[in-house]
Amino acid sequence: MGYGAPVSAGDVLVEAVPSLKNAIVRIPARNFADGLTTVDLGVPDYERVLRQHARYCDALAECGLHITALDPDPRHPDSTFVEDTAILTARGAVLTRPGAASRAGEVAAIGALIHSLFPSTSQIEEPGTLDGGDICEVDGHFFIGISHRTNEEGARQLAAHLAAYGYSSSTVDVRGMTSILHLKSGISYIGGNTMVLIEEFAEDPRFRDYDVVRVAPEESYAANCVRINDRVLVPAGYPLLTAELTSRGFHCLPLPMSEFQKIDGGLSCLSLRH
Ligand code: CIR
Repeated sequence: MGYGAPVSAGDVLVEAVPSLKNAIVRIPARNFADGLTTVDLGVPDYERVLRQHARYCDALAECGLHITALDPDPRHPDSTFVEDTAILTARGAVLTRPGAASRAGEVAAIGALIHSLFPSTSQIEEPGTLDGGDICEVDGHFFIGISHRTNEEGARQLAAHLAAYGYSSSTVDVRGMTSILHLKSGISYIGGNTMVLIEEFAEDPRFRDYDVVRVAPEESYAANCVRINDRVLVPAGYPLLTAELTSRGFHCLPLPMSEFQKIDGGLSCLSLRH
């Protein structure tokens, strides 16, 4: 969703229009550790998963959001990563068709809620696949990652749905980038024309019109951060990025994410915001 134009108030950056009011999350299921992963960081500790998730929900509330918390869904160990199931915009929603077979049923499990909130919801159809983690909205323009989860047909369908809502879009092919699962594992838009980018994207001409915050390679996990109203959620333990954002006037809220990182999850994927 878009943010209002930044207004400078002394050394504090203030957004004119806090536009997010609600968030949807799903409590992690007891078999969360069975989720898909490409990293070798150990097995998540379920009690710590629940604590980190609760802290995340508290942070959303601190940002002023009303939270709808869905019950754990042990049929889908990855289902706490609700962001992958839908694209929510100010003008309508699109239900996705996740690229991993084990996650296919997650959309049906959340679909009724999305339909009740967004009556004009559309849907990515076979043979398209699309994960919400590949979609990065920047003030009404949507960058759509083509990844090992989101295919060209899924991107084409989403672009058509977005165009019907009056939004523009363009694709970014990340299939050759082994370091990221989704586009948003490597880029985040945090308002104020500011784009947080991993090294591989830092010189990319597609992002040259933005104020670029370049994430150091050793902090690349932190490139997935989330602007919510007047705060930026950042993963705890990444001091370089936190200091850089703070020096630019952003109000950072560091959150422990170690257990989600073990299952390839970042901050954005733990909620759907609208
Ligand atoms: C998966 O591989 O699908 C999950 N274990 C992690 C999904 C993370 N989602 C996201 O970054 N949007």
